[in-house]
Amino acid sequence: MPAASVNYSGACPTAITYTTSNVFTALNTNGGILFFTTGVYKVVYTVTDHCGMTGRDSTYVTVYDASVPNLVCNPQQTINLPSPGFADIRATVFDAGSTDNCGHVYFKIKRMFNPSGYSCSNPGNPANHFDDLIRFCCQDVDSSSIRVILRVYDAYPGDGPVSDSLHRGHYVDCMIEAIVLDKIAPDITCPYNVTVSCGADLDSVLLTMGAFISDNCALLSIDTIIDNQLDACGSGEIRRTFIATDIHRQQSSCTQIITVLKTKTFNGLDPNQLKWPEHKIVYACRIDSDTINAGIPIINEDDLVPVFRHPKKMKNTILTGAVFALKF
Ligand SMILES: [Ca+2]
Ligand SMILES: [Ca+2]
Repeated sequence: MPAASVNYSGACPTAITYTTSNVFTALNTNGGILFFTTGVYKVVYTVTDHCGMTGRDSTYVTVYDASVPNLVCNPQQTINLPSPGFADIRATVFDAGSTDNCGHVYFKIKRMFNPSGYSCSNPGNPANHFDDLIRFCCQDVDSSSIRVILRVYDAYPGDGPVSDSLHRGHYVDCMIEAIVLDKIAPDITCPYNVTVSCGADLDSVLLTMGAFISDNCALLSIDTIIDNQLDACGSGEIRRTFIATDIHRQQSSCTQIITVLKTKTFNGLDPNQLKWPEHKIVYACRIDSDTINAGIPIINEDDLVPVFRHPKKMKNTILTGAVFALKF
């Protein structure tokens, strides 16, 4: 600031102190270098003489920022959609280090064009004005041309949507290509593993127990693969694998294991499970053994897995004379 001119009168013709000040700076000189930001500021000059008499006057200084911000932005910005299926991205995310000669910079952003065929507007900004944030949706994924405009101000534009003409002369624009991706595979939870007894209604088990599947965007398909590892007795495991695919080809899967138990193990030494026919002695000579009914083993299959029978050819053992025993 320039020095103030001072007219002295009275018995004290010279000053002993000067001050020059604004709201930011106070100098003990007549004029000098003061700090200003943009705006209108009062500068006060004070002079005091040897007699302690003080004179004061002031002037107003208007500081105007005539230089738009130095804008730095990336040509592309990738956005990964989170689990809600949309993303509200703040305008500052698209900045790459913009500055201004007068200090602060402020950011707003909007789509260059409204989406065609679907809506993806910021809450409270359906008209696609410059705003503090911009919304991207599942429909934006894989789109080849989503262009947004980042506007950088050197004057505070306030919160929320603003008109395109706000602070004209105090902003500069940058066009950025937004690449929106869905990298979240479907969320899938298999039905819990179960153990059932042999003979249970497996169709009912498979039908009533389903997987819980969701996706941040939308599902394309749900496939089920059933790997039947039951043995010949009907026991073992059934491994049921669910495979979910979303509309952007992300996949996830899980496997449910259904264990089928043998109800009871066959024990051939248990007379309750296996009863051999009584020994039979035939007193005859040259009798045809095929005509002898010696009985058959009786197997109690209640609560048992199926028991496989392996009949052996009848074996004749001649004991003495006309006496022989029949064995299986
Ligand atoms: Ca500026
Ligand atoms: Ca997804």
